[in-house]
Amino acid sequence: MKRAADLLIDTLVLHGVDRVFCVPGESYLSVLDGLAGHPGIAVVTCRHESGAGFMALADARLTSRPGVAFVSRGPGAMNASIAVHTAQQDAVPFVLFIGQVERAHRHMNAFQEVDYERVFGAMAKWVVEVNDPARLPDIVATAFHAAQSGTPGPVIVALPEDMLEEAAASAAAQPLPLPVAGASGSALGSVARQIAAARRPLLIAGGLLKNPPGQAALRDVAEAFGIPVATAVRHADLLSNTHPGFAGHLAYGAPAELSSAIAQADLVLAVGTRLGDVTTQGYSFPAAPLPAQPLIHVWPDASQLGRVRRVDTGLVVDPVAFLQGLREHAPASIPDAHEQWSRHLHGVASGLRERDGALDAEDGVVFAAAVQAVDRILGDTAIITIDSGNFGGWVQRLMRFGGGRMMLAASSGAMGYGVPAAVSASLRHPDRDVVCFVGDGGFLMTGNELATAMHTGARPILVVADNGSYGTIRMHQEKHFPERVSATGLTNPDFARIASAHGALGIAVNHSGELDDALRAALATDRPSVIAVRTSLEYISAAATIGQLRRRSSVAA
Ligand SMILES: Cc1ncc(C[n+]2csc(CCOP(=O)(O)OP(=O)(O)O)c2C)c(N)n1
Ligand SMILES: [Mg+2]
Repeated sequence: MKRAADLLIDTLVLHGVDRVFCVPGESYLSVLDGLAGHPGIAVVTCRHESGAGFMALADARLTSRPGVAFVSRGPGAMNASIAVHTAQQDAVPFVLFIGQVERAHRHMNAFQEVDYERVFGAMAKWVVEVNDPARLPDIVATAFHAAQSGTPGPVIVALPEDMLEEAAASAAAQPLPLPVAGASGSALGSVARQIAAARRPLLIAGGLLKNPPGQAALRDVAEAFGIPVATAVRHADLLSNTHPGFAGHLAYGAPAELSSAIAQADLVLAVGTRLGDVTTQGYSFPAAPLPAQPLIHVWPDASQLGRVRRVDTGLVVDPVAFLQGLREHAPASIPDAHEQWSRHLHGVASGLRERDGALDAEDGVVFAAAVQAVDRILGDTAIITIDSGNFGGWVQRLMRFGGGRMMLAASSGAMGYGVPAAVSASLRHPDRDVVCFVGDGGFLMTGNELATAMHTGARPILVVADNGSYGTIRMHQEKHFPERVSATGLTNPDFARIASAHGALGIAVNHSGELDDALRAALATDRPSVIAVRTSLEYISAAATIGQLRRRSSVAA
């Protein structure tokens, strides 16, 4: 007979789990006790449960396995909820283990008791509370299965404290085979014929292709069919941005040149994306509920196909296997029309990266300069994490991704993802350079995980856009309520000194001319670093300055 907590850990090992992220709690002491004796599972102790959750999500992206986090009951679970929401929006497999009050005290408003089924029911794919220790291994295997099958997403497993300490006669559970959804040869042949018959076909690629086989298959299909590839939001790295088939990144408020160019498509093949409102620029392309062009939609879950908009051909199939299969149906030669169309779109997408505007303004560095410096200096294998905020608009516009350079960001727009994701990426790939772009707002949400980086030996480079403002919201204020600034100004600490206080390298950058040296120093050190860039608020976004926004508003009034 084994203690339930140990059966749980043995089951995790059988599922390939080699790292878990946590904030400890007295509600799952026996799991912590079991992990202490398990060299096969690294335990990363975080400073906030949102950090632990975000690190697990980044790890899932990097390993193509579910991310795993352990948090305490009640308050710990509530702090982790942002990661549950992000996993749901991003279709990232995530298994969150939460302590629970002892079984005899359930439904008595016990200390830190939460009804997880009701709290997480609308976000998670499955919420389960395990009351019988003998069933724990099988339920954990089912949780991993649920997190990965169909539309990947979050699963919550609540663990009553006393249950974990009980012994049970069960054995650890093996992983359950995942169902394989496939497309028939005739369906693949029909897709190939539709691409050949279209004049301006477009492939929109999404997050389920974010793994080496997925990216290889995407490139193969783009080349074999001459079909240009635009990527869903936060996935600009699926195809090298310098590849002639790269047709742009459908990010928040994509520039009009890009959105109007791709809207000329006469066939859309969406693969591994749910075509959410950001990627589709507010459900305009492909439009919902009725797209203007035929839509072929490939996603491993029938419940998501045809749910928001009409889908002419819905294929319930693993997106990577789909592309690998489609490759076999490639035409003997690529029609001239496809080549012209592809060249046109690639020209538009590449043109957006050209910028010769100011690098410095009176109130600080134009953040474009910081992004261009990272783009210039970092190599092809760098991992770039992006928090949410207007500074990210420059990253999406000016950085080259793909070809090995990875983009990790939350499409839910959750602030606070960037720093934990960078710590997690640096732990998973100690040999690769990791840079996080984060605002002064986001940095003070989860920048405390710099302490986790120091504790674990991770060495991310954190580039902070210090514009003294929740700039994104200030931008919206200037559009809707010009010159009426409310609740968006920030008084910041000295971020470089915060870094030094942690024992990390802290560098303050006041002028764009200092950026290259700062980055080289950060790359040379074996410690984490913070490059605090005094950032212009006037240059509030990649699209307009505050002055321009105010002038536009006064013209419109
Ligand atoms: C957790 C969370 N809280 C609030 C928001 C709303 N929000 C979006 S961007 C933003 C401001 C971001 O400020 P900062 O990190 O300084 O970046 P900036 O926009 O100034 O470049 C806020 C408050 C959010 N997306 N996520
Ligand atoms: Mg800011």
